[in-house]
Amino acid sequence: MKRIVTFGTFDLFHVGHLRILDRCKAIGDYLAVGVSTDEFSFHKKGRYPIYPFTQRMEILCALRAVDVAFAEDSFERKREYLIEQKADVLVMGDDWKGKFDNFSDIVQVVYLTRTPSISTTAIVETIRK
Ligand code: C2G
Repeated sequence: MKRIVTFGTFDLFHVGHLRILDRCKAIGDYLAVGVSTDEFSFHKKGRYPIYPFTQRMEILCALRAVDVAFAEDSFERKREYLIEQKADVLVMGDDWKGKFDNFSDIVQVVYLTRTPSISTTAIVETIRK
């Protein structure tokens, strides 16, 4: 049983999110997703998500690729989350390339290419216009 962990906000859930989760699952057998709390997301991006944490969790939990979702509320606890989830592999999009290499003492760290031309920020901008 190969256990994969990934993290994200997954706000305004879109096909880039879906594809990375499917590709995460294809690497192993079990996928745990750390979902940013609203406060943690504010800390990272300087704005609150459009969809509140409980709704983002509900969407993540309904996906075929996702076995479990849990709250991620700080960068500092990432090592703890990986240990709690008994992770074998940490997968992130390549916008985070190199940022989590310090965990390669306990897990394999993999960065996947992001789906081009789609992002929550771009969707928000389009709707605003
Ligand atoms: N993603 C992707 N293609 C896109 C957009 C996003 O592959 N077009 C990936 C990102 O690379 C990330 C995941 O989808 O791996 C979730 O993206 P975000 O919700 O933007 O995640 P982020 O807020 O960057 O949170 O501690 C790490 C963070 O929690 C990551």
